[in-house]
Amino acid sequence: MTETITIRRPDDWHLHLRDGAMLEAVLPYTARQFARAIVMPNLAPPVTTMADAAAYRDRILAALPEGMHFTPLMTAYLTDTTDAGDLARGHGEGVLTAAKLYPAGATTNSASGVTDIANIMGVLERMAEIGMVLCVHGEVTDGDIDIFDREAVFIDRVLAPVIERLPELKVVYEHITTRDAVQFVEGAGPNVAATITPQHLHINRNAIFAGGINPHAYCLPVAKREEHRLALRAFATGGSAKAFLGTDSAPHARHAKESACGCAGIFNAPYALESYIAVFEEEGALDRFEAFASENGPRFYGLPLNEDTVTLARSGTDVPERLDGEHELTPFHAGQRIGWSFAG
Ligand code: OTD
Ligand code: ZN
Ligand code: ZN
Repeated sequence: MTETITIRRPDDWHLHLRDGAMLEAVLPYTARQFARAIVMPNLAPPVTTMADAAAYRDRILAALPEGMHFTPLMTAYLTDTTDAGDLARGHGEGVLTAAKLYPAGATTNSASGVTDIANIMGVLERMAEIGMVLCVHGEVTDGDIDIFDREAVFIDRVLAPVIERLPELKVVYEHITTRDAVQFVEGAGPNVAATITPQHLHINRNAIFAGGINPHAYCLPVAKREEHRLALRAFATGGSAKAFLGTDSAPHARHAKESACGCAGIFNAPYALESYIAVFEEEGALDRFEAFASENGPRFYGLPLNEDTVTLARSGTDVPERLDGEHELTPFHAGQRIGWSFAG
């Protein structure tokens, strides 16, 4: 049996790095495993312009510990009043890699998001022209749609019509959680792909309620039924070039998670590769892990593949209940053992 696996260094195509002290606390975990990451813009206030993104990128690089290498790939948060010219300039100058669609109210700090897709149609047309990637939080926000159905309804009401109207637009359907999304992405053109998180490969919605309410299993989009988890696992490990790694690591201080109105988000950055590779092993697909983690993403984004490597060993990791530091962060898999370890 293989005892170690060495692959090209992966990238994280969907990540929340936060700002200030939290940024300093969490960035080293990502930089240790990944060469680059698509950095989400849902700060308070959000990163909406090229200038905001350039300033945020500088803060990330300033927070990177001496001797670590990491390239943040910046995104702009779309609003009803986004200036297409500013986005295009940001893309042309290499500041902005992508723009992010948050339906207003869909997730953490999305209140300034887009209230109606019609409001950004001009921006999307410009993005399609210049080949700029649209990252999508794909859930409707209507209170009358059941929370477990919001992704499937978004496909019918928003995503399918947008892609029909702009067939050239490059779209990453972020953190997909349903079989419906898998089928949609598989059936769409080569310009439509998806990221998949470790938690949606490991847990179904029972985990949120097992033995009591478990705030550390709560994120958005919320985990779905087992049949959906199995569809995600088949898609992630099945060799499709349209599926790639995006952790959606979203840290919140422990007190903000363990609260009467706990924040959504799972902090999976510290053991992200160990978590993903365990899934590939369980699915008998270790030979497909490198494409998912390190090749499909850069190819979709039109970026070079990383040249250096990382090694994972079958020695196992005991994940601590909590990571020390002022924010007391609880990692995904807290208190569990994962069969792999990150050897650098
Ligand atoms: N989901 N939490 C957050 C973002 C994501 O929708 C997401 O991308 C967050 O805290 O920023 C979460 O549950
Ligand atoms: Zn999201
Ligand atoms: Zn996210």
